[in-house]
Amino acid sequence: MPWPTARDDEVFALIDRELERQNTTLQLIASENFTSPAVLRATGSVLTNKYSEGYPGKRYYGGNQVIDEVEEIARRRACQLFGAEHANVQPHSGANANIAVYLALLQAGDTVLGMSLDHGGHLTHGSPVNISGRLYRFVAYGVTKSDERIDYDQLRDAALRERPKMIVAGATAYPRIIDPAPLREIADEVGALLMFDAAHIAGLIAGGAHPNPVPYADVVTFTTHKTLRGPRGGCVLSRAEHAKAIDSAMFPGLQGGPLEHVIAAKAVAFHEALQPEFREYASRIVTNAQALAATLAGEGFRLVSGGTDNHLMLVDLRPFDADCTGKVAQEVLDRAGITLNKNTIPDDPRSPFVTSGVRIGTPAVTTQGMDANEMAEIGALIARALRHRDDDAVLAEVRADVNVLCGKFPPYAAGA
Ligand code: DSN
Repeated sequence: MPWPTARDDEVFALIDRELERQNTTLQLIASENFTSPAVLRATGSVLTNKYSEGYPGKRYYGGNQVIDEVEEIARRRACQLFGAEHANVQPHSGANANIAVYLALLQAGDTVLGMSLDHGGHLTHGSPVNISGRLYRFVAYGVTKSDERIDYDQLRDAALRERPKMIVAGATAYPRIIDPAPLREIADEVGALLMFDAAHIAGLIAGGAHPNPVPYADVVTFTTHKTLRGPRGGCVLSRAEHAKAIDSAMFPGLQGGPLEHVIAAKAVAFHEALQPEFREYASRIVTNAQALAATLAGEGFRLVSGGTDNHLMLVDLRPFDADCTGKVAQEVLDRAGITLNKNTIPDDPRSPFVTSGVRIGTPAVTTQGMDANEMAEIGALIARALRHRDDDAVLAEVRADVNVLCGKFPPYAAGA
C-alpha cells in the first residue's frame, strides 16, 4: 500500500528551515547541543514502531527480543559511564526522571530541600506551579548574597531545622561546581536521602571536568541532550537498593510505553561519551565558557558569582546598561542571529518574564569546534548588538558576521 504522502512538503520545508537556522546562527542556550549523525539516525529508526512496556526480560507484549538488547546496552553503558549500580533509561525527560524518583522514594507531604528556582534551581525541585511543589513540602535553599554561590551552611541549617526526607541538589542556572561531598555529609547528619539532578552537567561529569555525584548520592538523575550531547530524554542512576522502587515508579507508576528509538540513541550517546575525545570536549566546554565570560566582563557586563567553572554563565546586564532587560537582550540578539535566553539573576528585582540577566552556554558552539578565539569574537558581537540595539544597520552587520563565523563551523552538512 502506498504511503499517503511520499513527502510532506509542509513539514519538511519547516525542518529544512530549522536546519538552516541551526547552521547559520549561534546556539548559546546552555541546555542545547548538536547531536551526532549516529544519534539522529537511531532517533529516526524503526524502533519507534515497537511497544515495549516493562523492562528487558519482563515485557507485556511479544516481539521484544531486539528491543531488550537495545535497552540492556543502554543501561549497561549508562552504568559504565558514571560508575552506577543501576540505570533506568526510560524517562522521556528530565522532569519525568525527577518525578519518578519522588514517587519511588517519598510519600505525599514529605519535606524535601531543593534549590530555589530564582537562585538557579528547576521547576521540578519544588516550584509551587509544578507537581513537585504541590505533592511534597519543598523548602528552598539558595546562594549566599555576598558571593552568589550555594550556601552549604544555610543548607545545613535548613536540613537540621526541617529534617527533610530528601535533599535535592542540582541546578539549571548555576555557574559553579556543585560539590557532592558536603551534600552527602549534611544528608547523613539528618538521615535524608540525597538526589543529585545532574541534567545540565552530565556531560561535564562523564568527561571528567566535574566531580561525579554517583558515589555520594542515593540517586542521580540527568537529561541526555544537554552537555551529554545525546537525544532529548532522561535517565536515573541509583544504588541497587532503590532500583526496584524506581523502575516501578517509572513504569507503570508514571509513564507508559518507553521510546525505544530514543533509548537506542541514548546508548549511542553513552558510547560516544565513553570515548577519550569526549574528555577533551568536556574540558573545552568549560575553557570556552571561561573565555566568553572574560570577554563579557571586559565589555562591562557583570558575571553572577564572578565567572564560571561549568558550561554556562549568568550575566547581569545592569552594569552594562540599566535599561537593557533580559527580555530585550534576548529579542535583540535573536535578530542578530545569536540565540540565548533571558534569565533571572539571584534576587532579581524584575519578573521572570522580563529579568535583569541572560544565561549563556557553550556546549553547542564547542561541538562545532569553536575555541577561545571564537569566544572572544562572540562576546564582542553580543556587546556590539546590545550597545546598538536600536540601530537596524548595526544589527544586520552583526548578523552578517555571525553568518560568516557559523559558516566556518557548520554543525551539519546541508540536507542532514
Ligand atoms: N529547560 C531546561 C533548561 O534550559 O535549563 C531545564 O529544564
